[in-house]
Amino acid sequence: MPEGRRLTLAETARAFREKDRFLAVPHVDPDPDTLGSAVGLALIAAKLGKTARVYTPEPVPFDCRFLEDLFPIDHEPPSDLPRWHAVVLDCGDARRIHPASQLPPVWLNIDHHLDNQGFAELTWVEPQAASTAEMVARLGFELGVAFDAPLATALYAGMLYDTRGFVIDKTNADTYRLAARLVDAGANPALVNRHLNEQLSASALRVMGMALAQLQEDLDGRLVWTSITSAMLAAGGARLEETDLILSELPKIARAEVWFLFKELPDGATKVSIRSRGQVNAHTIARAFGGGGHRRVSGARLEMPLPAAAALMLAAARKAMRSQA
Ligand SMILES: [Mn+2]
Repeated sequence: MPEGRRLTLAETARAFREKDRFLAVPHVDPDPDTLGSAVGLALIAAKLGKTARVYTPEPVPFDCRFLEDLFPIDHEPPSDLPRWHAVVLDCGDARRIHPASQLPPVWLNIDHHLDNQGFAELTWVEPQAASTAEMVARLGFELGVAFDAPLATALYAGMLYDTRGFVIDKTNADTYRLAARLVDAGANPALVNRHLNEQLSASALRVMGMALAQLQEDLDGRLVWTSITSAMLAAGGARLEETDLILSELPKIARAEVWFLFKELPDGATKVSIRSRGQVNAHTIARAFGGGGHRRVSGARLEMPLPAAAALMLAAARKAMRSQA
């Protein structure tokens, strides 16, 4: 597939002004950055007097439901699809668009992934951006839109999520300045934190406890991993998607450089989440198994049972970590 045209912020703003009907599309398995960005983009379009919809065939995850109060999230495409301009957000690869999505050819892609494939007609990608939401916020300011509380809240949520609470290493003074503008415009930090980070059930915490009790380490504690199995979910009474937060517990281990979460999916495949804060590139490991992401945050889906997937991924990590040592 030929690569589309790469745009700057100013060129993206100009292109956006010229169109009137936007279909804002998040990536598969949506998170607060992709959904907050899609909702934010739709609100920006509406403020410019344009028509917009947010569309994903998937249900909205439990920690993103508050975004539906800011702008409706449709699960059916518009009937007159060819009249819409699809804008895919926070997605570097066309394979990360949900396969059941019915879309016109993707017109614009706004993204911050390192390995963006340039699959859209127009692509604005900034790998140094800490979130796609911050890019959409900058687009909104570039377009001269008056930010109100719903718009500021959607974008602040995406920024908070992708920066893990404004602490990851892409967080800089500009990130805080942009967040401050959103707070000035009506985003409530305590409320967004409550929506994003304080929505778990006791069952989810119980399952995370089981996984933490089975935590394993290697290479003097530099490599750490654990698993969440269907049996744990059944015993704890939790839903699979609630248990990702365990990933933010593992880096509290002082020596951990690379950590993994392996999850047994209902269809027998394995979802692997990889995090790195050392020299090892998590993205390189994920990509070798058909996954993707960023240098520090990556993931892959392996079509095999959890023990086999874990053995493969851990072997790759050990190899990468030994060659760094
Ligand atoms: Mn993102």
